[in-house]
Amino acid sequence: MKSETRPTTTQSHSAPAWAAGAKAQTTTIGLLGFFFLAFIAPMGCTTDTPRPNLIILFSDDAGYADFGFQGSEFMQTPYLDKLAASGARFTSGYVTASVCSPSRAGLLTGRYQQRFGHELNLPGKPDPAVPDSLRGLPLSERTIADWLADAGYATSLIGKWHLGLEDRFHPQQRGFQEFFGLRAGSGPYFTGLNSRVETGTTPVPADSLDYLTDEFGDRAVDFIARHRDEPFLLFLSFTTPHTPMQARADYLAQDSARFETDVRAKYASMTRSLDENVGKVLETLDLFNLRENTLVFFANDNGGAMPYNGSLNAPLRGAKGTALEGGNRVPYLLSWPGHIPADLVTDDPVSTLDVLPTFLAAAGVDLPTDRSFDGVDLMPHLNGQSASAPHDTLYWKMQWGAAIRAGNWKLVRTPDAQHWLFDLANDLSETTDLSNQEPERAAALRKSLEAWESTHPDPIWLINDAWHARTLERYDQSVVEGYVRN
Ligand SMILES: [Ca+2]
Repeated sequence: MKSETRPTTTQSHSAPAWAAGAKAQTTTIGLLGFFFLAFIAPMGCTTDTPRPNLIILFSDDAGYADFGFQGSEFMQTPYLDKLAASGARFTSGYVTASVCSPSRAGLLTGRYQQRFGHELNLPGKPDPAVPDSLRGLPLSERTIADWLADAGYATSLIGKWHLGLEDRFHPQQRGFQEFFGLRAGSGPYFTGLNSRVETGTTPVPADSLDYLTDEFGDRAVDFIARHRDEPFLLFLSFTTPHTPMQARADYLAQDSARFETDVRAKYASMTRSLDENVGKVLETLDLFNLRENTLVFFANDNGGAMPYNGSLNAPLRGAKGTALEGGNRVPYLLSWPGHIPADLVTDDPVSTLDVLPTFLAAAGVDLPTDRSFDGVDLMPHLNGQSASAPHDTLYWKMQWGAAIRAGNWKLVRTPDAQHWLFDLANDLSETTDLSNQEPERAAALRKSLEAWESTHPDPIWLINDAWHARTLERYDQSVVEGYVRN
């Protein structure tokens, strides 16, 4: 592998391109309206501390290694790095599934998605017994947006949904009062190519869309501006850097010389767009004096999709689709100035299951008692009120592949039914299977995993055969590292 080179350009926190009017088009309020709002914003402030705003920032298929705050010297993520420094960074932050749709089901419900049959990715295996009307987040479930809308929050999803295509699963049926984005799991970024974007249920002409990552960032700014005087929940669900690999030409012109592979250069440029649009959101909060009253969560929805999108999960083994750390451990940040200490780094295992209880508690909403939740409120663990770890045990399962983590020990069941035992405290990269040296420990973990599995219904839909084959091959690290490194 040729050496990747560090960036020679830097993005500015004080004068980002978007604020300088570099974009010709803006969203509904427009640039004039935006700057007008900036002048009147302080008038909207009151002396009472209102309920906090809540923001989920999600990237898609990004690598564990591919952010400045995760140690990358090659990716340009100054805004996310600043966000990380402003609060807590969790080095053992996990999603509930190593693919998009079930991961989002766990995030938005605060419940292991296996509880309600949403175990596998959509659309799943073709099967006439499973109609499209069943392929989505089951209507028995309520989302974080349902609970917060009931409590008086303004709620919006901007970006990717991937929890069902039919109208009955539409975000606006699931607690989000506003929706701008795509119901599907991915789509093109360039103007004129994406015909799946909707405002509510109204299709948006593909030719009217800006570069999609920028479009989502602008829509988020617009939402915050319109709802700055009331508590809001914003789920800004980027598709970046999921395939197709389509980068802005101006960024790619700079990045193509720094990386050996075309896919890695595009990945880097797409990551810049992701970061810049996170920057738009954070600077808009600053502009309206909302930053200290806003709890911001950032994570990626599953492990980097090595080798397909050029992401890098080092030092973790595995990738999207696997039950290895590279599948489920993700960059994970929580920031709330004045409530969470700055520059806090913790290795306690946490989960995206924790977002719902944390957000509801911050909003002063009691956790509903009509169902079981699997996450916990993280705030007591961050402000010194609790000395215990948030979780003793975490579980993962997608049809055959599964894993359990208890303390620093982890048992992985591969899709072809091998059981591997790892000591994450001494083997973060999962290189050495200790199941023969520690058979009793392996057996106990296997028993716990299978007991957990036995409490769940069968998946509503199964995984398609092509996905199964690709998932299986990603347990082979030589495949995972593929052409990222060549
Ligand atoms: Ca994903």
